Amino acid sequence: MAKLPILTAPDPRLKRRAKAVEKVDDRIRKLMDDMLETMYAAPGIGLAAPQVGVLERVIVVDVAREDEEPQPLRMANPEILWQSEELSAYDEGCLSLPDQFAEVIRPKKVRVRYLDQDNEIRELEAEGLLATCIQHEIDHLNGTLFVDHLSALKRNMILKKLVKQRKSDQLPAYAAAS
Ligand code: K1U
Ligand code: ZN
Repeated sequence: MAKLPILTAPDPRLKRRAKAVEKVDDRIRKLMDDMLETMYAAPGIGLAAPQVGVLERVIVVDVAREDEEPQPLRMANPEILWQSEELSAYDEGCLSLPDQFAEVIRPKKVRVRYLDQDNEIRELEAEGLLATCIQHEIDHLNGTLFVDHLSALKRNMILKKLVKQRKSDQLPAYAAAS
């Protein structure tokens, strides 16, 4: 397995729509495993292939707590078949928008169809954090970031902070403070 570099906004690859996977073969299985290693190391609870520069419809998710057994999910071509009318709010983060958090309101429950690591079609009904995370990752496959669910004012504040942060990361410490 290999840890992959994670793209951060405003990288244009994060705004593109990813292509469907034809078949889950050894190449996609390795991508899924590398993405899980990258996600656990970050640390995070989900990751989508465009975040590591691969424009294919692959996501990984594990919302198990540290004191629980890992519950990794590997999904290709995930699609939401049904979503509840009931909504839930969660203070979301994103590995491509480091250190930025904001409340996003989404359907509380979803039913998802996807191809697993053995190229088998599966369906899963999810709620709570798992449902939120799956929706966040599917958004990445469509070039949508959690800030796109916020008002233009909040979105621009977060994106400006990131550009500033990135510029100061590139400066030597004595210059970044001013
Ligand atoms: O897709 C990503 O950028 C990963 C993102 C997923 C996500 C977080 C919160 C709500 C919806 C989707 C993250 O994992 S950000 C990091 C994070 O939330 C976390 C990290 C360590 C422990 C627990 C959570
Ligand atoms: Zn994200």
